[in-house]
Amino acid sequence: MFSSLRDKLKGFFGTKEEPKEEKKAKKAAKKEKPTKSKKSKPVKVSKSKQVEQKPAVSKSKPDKAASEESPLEQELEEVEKTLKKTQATSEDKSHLPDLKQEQSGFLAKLFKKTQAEERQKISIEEEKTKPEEEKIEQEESEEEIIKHEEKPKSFLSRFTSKLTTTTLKKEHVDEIFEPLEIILLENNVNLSTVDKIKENLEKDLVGIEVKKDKIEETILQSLKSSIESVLIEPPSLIELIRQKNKTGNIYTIVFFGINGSGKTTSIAKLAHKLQKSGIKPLLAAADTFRAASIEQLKTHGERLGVQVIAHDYGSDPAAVAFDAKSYAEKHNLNCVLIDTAGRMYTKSNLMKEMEKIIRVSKPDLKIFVAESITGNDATQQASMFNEAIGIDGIILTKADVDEKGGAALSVSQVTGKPIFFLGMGQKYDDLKEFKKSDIMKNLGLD
Ligand SMILES: Nc1nc2c(ncn2[C@@H]2O[C@H](COP(=O)(O)OP(=O)(O)OP(=O)(O)O)[C@@H](O)[C@H]2O)c(=O)[nH]1
Ligand SMILES: [Mg+2]
Repeated sequence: MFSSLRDKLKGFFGTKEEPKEEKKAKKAAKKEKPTKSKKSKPVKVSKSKQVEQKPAVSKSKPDKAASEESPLEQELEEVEKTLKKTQATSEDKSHLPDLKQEQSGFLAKLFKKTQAEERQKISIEEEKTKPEEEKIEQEESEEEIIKHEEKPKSFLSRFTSKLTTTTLKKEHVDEIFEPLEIILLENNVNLSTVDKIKENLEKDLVGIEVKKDKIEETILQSLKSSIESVLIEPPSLIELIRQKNKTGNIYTIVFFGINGSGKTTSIAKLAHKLQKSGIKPLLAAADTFRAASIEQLKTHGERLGVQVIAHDYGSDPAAVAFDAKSYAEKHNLNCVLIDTAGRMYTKSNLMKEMEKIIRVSKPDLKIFVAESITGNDATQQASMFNEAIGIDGIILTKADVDEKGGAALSVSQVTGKPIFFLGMGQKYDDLKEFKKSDIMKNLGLD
């Protein structure tokens, strides 16, 4: 959005050819050696140079004299300068490719200060290598530019600069947490998870004595660990299956969730993953309710080369699950994946049906499948299904289209059960193992 606005403005000012040169010169004026050749370029923001620059702008609009330049044009000229400065600043950031990449998550803004400090450190090092007179000259030329530059400050640095004591109190934690709470809630982290994170933070911080120069670092570390502690690292499913197979038994997984959450697709993706690990899966079409559900599973089976056990529509899904298990045992298969019809936890007859499927198939793992994009709804569903029939793990689908990602924090915190996989698209390979470290990275907190 901002880049297209910038492009529009660039076009408006007719600066397509010029920016590269000017950017370089401005960058030089700001952070490189102020050489003589640099002085000849109209890059300084001192008043006399500004006057030199104006005719250049009015040249591109020959119908207007420089003196007649309207306030709007002057304003636009200012905007152009600001944009060029921004571009020059973003060039500076190229020193930090990794940092830039990591700033993607909704908690990334906590690190703004760190990034700014890193940049500052680099320019301090550059500064050390310059002769004294050049520094003085540069300081003068930078004076105006600096006036317009806003030093990025994280909320943590604003807080710590006010701090007069080195013993942290509850009020301090409240103040630290206030902006963070808003970020978390805005990104679909549910309230009880937000409270849990705050509770962890309080436990960690209240009453501790910290050196003043270590306060920010201490708070950030505590934030990371309090968020990390609400995430649960899942065991390796492949390993669980192999362990069970070693005892001569097949491993059974039943999948459930509300309508359209991605159960059937996730089953197909998992079957593909198991095949790649040398595990032989079997699919059970225990959704005998929704039109075309059996064909849907059979199509996946054909594409993947995996057998599917199916009965007629309207038949007992528990019987399908039972037959599938018997078939797998007889045919030396390793793992049965049971697809079930979508259901709401409020429909008691459908929940009873689910209980029967579980009673009969005796699964090793009951996987609840929810859409990541539904955020707090996914968390509530997980909690209700967990109460009603008990869940062992979660698959969060459609994470590829979820810009917020809060459900990944809340679902396992609320149920106490791990997320095994994230659905990342509609291809068979789009099933990603859930890793705490990936989530921390996505949040900008690794
Ligand atoms: N973008 C994206 N789409 C997905 C993902 N998982 C599933 N889908 C799509 O979501 C839709 C529903 O998927 P299904 O697997 O049929 O969902 P279901 O839970 O089995 O649906 P019911 O059986 O009707 O309850 C399909 O169009 C899938 O392609 C995912 O991880 N990312
Ligand atoms: Mg389905």
